[in-house]
Amino acid sequence: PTRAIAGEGAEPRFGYTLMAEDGMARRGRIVTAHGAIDTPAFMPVGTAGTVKGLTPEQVAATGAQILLGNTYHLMLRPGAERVDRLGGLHRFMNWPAPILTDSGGFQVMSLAALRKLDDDGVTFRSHLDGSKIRLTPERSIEIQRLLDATITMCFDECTPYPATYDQAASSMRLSMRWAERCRTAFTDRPGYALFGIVQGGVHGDLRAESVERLTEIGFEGYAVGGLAVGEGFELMCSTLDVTTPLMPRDKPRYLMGVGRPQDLVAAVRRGIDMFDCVMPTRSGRTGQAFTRRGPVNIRNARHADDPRPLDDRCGCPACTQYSRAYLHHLHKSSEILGAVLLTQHNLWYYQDLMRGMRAAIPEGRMEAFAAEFEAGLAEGDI
Ligand code: PRF
Ligand code: ZN
Repeated sequence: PTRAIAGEGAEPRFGYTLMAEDGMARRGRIVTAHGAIDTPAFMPVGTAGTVKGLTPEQVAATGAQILLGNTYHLMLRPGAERVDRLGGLHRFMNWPAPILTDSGGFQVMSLAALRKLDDDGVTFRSHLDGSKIRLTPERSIEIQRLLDATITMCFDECTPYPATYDQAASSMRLSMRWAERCRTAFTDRPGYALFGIVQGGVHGDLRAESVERLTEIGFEGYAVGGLAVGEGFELMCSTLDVTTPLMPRDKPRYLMGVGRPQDLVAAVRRGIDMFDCVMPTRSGRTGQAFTRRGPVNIRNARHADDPRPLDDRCGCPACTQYSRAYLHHLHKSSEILGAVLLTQHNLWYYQDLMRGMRAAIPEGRMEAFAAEFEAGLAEGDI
């Protein structure tokens, strides 16, 4: 055959299918050029082209279907043009599945020196070599295209917390002007997507204005930014309560940079479909393990003689093949394998949590799932 027949060989179009709802919670599937993503989904963070400590095969074994990459880090090192010459980020890091890239503004504000923000973009000095760099909506979109991101994020300003109402309003409106420029700069390709980012701090009317503006522009998905920045659990939940009901029902919703296991459960109950957070990977490297009975610090002396697994119901390599005593020893000795095993366990735990919610939603068990989850946390470690 000289050309592909319908549905065969043709690049799949990007799309979201809403499969089931239970209250505000949603079970869905995203289809992309690089494969499908079952939602609610958790995206491990692969900031610098690697999920620290794990091979892509090990990351996939935890159940992850999509990774997060960072414009900011990769533009500084090894450089977006170089990644492009080497065939894009999927090929460069040997992760053929979907990749979502954050747009850089958030990382500039948290990592770079001498940041200067104006209406056109942001100038800063690299945290690596002090060189002067400029990032605009157009350049951020170009970098994400060079990286070959499956899902590109709009270049935005994450409004700091606390902020006055007027600060939150003008920051959100700047992000909306940038969102329009991102939509114009983005090259549509089959199976690829551009997501808008809702800002507005903890103010319901600003969040509503932001959703309205973004839906006028039109995106393949919508993120909630500007949360988990110090406002606390209750304000994050109440802000989601007034935001997600306004967001399009037929598009994926992504809560950026969240969070702890209890934050994921609370946000899924409020209509969120996607998450990313460094917590499972970063805490794994420092000895904190997440279990269904809450967090465990494996460095604690009480584990030194404990032959039992970290979590007897977990199927990960750390739990099925090693004792708490051995994991404790590895972390006390600063052995690399300790970081690897706890990272694997934590990602496994996060993916198990998402799998549990994906199973519960179509069966109308989301509230029961949340209650059982809370009960496990309340029990405490064995
Ligand atoms: N904007 C972007 N990335 C982000 C955030 C945001 O508001 C957050 C907020 N929690 C995390 N990462 N672009
Ligand atoms: Zn485990």
